[in-house]
Amino acid sequence: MHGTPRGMRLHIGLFGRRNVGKSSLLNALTGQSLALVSATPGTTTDPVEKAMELAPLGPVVFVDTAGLDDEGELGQLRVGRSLQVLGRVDVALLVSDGRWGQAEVKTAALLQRRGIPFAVVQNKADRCLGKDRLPPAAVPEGVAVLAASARNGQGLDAIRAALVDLATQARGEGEQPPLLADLLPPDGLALLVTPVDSGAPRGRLILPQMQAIRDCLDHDKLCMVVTEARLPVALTSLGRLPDLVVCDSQVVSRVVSYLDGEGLPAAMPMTTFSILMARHKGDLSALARGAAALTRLEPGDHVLIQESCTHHPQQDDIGRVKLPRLLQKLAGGPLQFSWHAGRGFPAYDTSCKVVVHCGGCMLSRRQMLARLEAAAEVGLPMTNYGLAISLAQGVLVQALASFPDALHAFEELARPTGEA
Ligand SMILES: Nc1nc2c(ncn2[C@@H]2O[C@H](COP(=O)(O)OP(=O)(O)OP(=O)(O)O)[C@@H](O)[C@H]2O)c(=O)[nH]1
Ligand code: SF4
Ligand SMILES: [Mg+2]
Repeated sequence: MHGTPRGMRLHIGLFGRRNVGKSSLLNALTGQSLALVSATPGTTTDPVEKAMELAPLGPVVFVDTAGLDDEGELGQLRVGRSLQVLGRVDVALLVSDGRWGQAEVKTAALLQRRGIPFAVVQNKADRCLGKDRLPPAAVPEGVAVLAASARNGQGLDAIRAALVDLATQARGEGEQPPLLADLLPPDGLALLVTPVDSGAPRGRLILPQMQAIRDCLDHDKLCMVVTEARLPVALTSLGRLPDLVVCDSQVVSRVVSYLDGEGLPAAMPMTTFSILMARHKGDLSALARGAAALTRLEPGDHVLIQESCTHHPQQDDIGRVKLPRLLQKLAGGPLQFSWHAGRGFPAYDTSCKVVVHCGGCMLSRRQMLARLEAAAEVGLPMTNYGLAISLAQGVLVQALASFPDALHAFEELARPTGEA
């Protein structure tokens, strides 16, 4: 599990007032001295992340945060950063030192509103002699309260066990849609078309391609992987038609024109890795509505392009060059662009018409959904690179045909003169 991608690890946030022992608990739970600890309130100033194996949970990322009761101008900035962490955790520990005041009530309400399963940890139990114990009635119903001590190790096993329950709740609640196995019949065959050009990483496949192969293997499906140049040979040598063709967005129009032009059954289902990932990681219908917003762009409109990782832009970079070019063609004139890259996300600017997000392969489903929710809260449609590319190539309707809800969401809002 050493190489489990970050986006597939359970993210556990530690929240609470200053000085309650959040960082000490992180160190105690992980058995390592990762976070700075001191008796001075406000020791942790920025979120600290640690990816690790936590028995019996498996691969996790702990996120330690600054105290939510911090004060002053700088303190408020730190609180803001801690609150941003809410957008990327699957489960949380609300740490208290026995007190249950405004800070705890507000944090519990925030966690509940975001649907983040959490437990309350009453830390420093080594020095509580009963009188400081949390009144159980003050804690929301159904939330576990665990007495623990980062100092003497008391209660740490109970916290690990509670995290297993919380993880089950988090996974159950958000029921992650499968990647592609459900689109294939028993013993169904997926034909995966992946370009291997100068933009492809050396010696390996990218994450969505690897995950698609693994999903087929996990569910006893068949799969064949070819470059687009070998698609004709693959189809003639197979002896049967694939049940689904999945291609990289970059080659989607070439694949579609080949499939359409070869006298193959018109109904042969085809989609892209991006669309599969969009369903698996986010909300495909919401992203399809975002794609419909692209059909309504007018010259001069403002588009935000958002990537989850910072990387040095390459020549002909997709987010900086290719996508803006395609979108301007779609709008019929120049557009204004702004870019945001990184793990955090901006307060979405409502002067924007639409956000076009990267595939989010390094994000967890909850993180992707948090971005969609934040954009929806200010009425901003969001789509992703893959849907935008398929739209600009005129094949989005075909690529969404296997997902009737998303197709309907797109067609309902798309400009009639658009792709359809
Ligand atoms: N007695 C006792 N002291 C503890 C325990 N856990 C932490 N402390 C002490 O509480 C103080 C604050 O601990 P931190 O872990 O830095 O607390 P924090 O919540 O991360 O604080 P900030 O980063 O300032 O928000 C330190 O002096 C710790 O040694 C515990 O279980 N028992
Ligand atoms: S698609 Fe997004 S999350 Fe994945 S590597 Fe690119 S920038 Fe990072
Ligand atoms: Mg700290």
